[in-house]
Amino acid sequence: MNEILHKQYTAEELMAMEDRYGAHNYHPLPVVLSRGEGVYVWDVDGKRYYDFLSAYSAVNQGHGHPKIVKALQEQVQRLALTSRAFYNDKLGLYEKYITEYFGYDKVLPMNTGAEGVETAIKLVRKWGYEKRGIPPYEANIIVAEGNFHGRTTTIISFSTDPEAKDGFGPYTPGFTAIPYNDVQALEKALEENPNTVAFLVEPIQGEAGVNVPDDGYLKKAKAICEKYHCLLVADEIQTGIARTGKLLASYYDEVRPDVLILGKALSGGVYPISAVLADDDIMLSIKPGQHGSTFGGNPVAAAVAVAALEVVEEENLARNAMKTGQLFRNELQKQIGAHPLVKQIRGKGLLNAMVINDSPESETAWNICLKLRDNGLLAKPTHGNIIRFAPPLVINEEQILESVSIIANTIKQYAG
Ligand code: IF1
Repeated sequence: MNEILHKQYTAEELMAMEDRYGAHNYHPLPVVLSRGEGVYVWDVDGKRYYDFLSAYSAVNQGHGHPKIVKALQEQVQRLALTSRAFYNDKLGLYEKYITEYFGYDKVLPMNTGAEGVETAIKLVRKWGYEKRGIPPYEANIIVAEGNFHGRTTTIISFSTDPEAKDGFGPYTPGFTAIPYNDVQALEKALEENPNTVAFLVEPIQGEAGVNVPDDGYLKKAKAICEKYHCLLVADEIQTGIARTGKLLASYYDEVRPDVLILGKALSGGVYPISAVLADDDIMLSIKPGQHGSTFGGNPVAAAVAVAALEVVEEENLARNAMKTGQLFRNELQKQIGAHPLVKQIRGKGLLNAMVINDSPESETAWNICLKLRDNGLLAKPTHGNIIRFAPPLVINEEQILESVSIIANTIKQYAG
């Protein structure tokens, strides 16, 4: 086995192997990476790139952050997994740390983002039956059109993206989709269904192409939810942990979600860690035996998450994302904002997107990403001819300016 993994293969051979032996559930950009450090990744031929995807915002702290790697290594050697059948000497410390960090009574630890969302769904349903006296199995959850919350059967049941949803039914009932960034639609939906227990929403929609709502959207939504005794559940799996220039994107609207879902960068990208945070009144609706996970809250996850959150604070990553994000959008706007290929540059902090001026069905964004790759910067197109730009939050101003010039030159030289 060791021999197989350490033999030198070409990029072509490695891509062919994934294609031959792996399920075809992805369409990766043709580049084969083998090393990462900070804002950079290197391919198997030693070529260096700026990483402007950051594993979909999981690597906010940068690749191979020494403090996070050290926490992982030390803990994995000492004790990796106990299951929750027993206590371990790291979980309680992590739970105290993260609840104080975000200001909630309790945390429920899981692994992937989708599991965090599933946990939040079960939690608000249980709360609805126990605390609000919703008739058995009538609980409803409002979601937004264009949402992305993960890939489980229940989560895709309320997706409005045919690619994510079609062909995977039967679907889980109990969800109502309303237009995003529309508080009137929220109020109407709440009026129409008194059994609504929660509004599940992304403060900025990622998959929808960095869809930034109007200022005050979340604040108004929270106020409406309160009026109807409905919980606001914020999916900050992608927007959270400093990505948008504040610790949470919800803070732009001075909103404290009733239920907060975190994932991705909670581990600095080295381990799958997700978490659901809420106060006792809500969280204690779930009792022993009613929910859990073999790996959730394991000692390695606990040690890694504490280190990852410490790095965000110690290195002022929110402030850096705010500052460098502003610089990125301003410079890009100045250099190519008026270019015929560029329809719009938008985003918050270091969660940004460039809308390409071509039909959503065209291959233009994909082809531009291939050229960006050739020029030393990796980004991935999303639906509707949009290119997402989300580097690790440890990026500095000089690196931002170099990245902007790569993007601007690529656009200027692009000839289809
Ligand atoms: C893929 C997008 C990003 C998420 C939010 C929950 C999850 C995600 C807000 C689930 C995951 C991913 C997963 C990734 C593509 C991706 C994505 F383009 F689809 F929208 F990041 F921008 N909530 N987002 O963004 O978390 O279970 O994956 O840990 O390949 O599906 P997960």
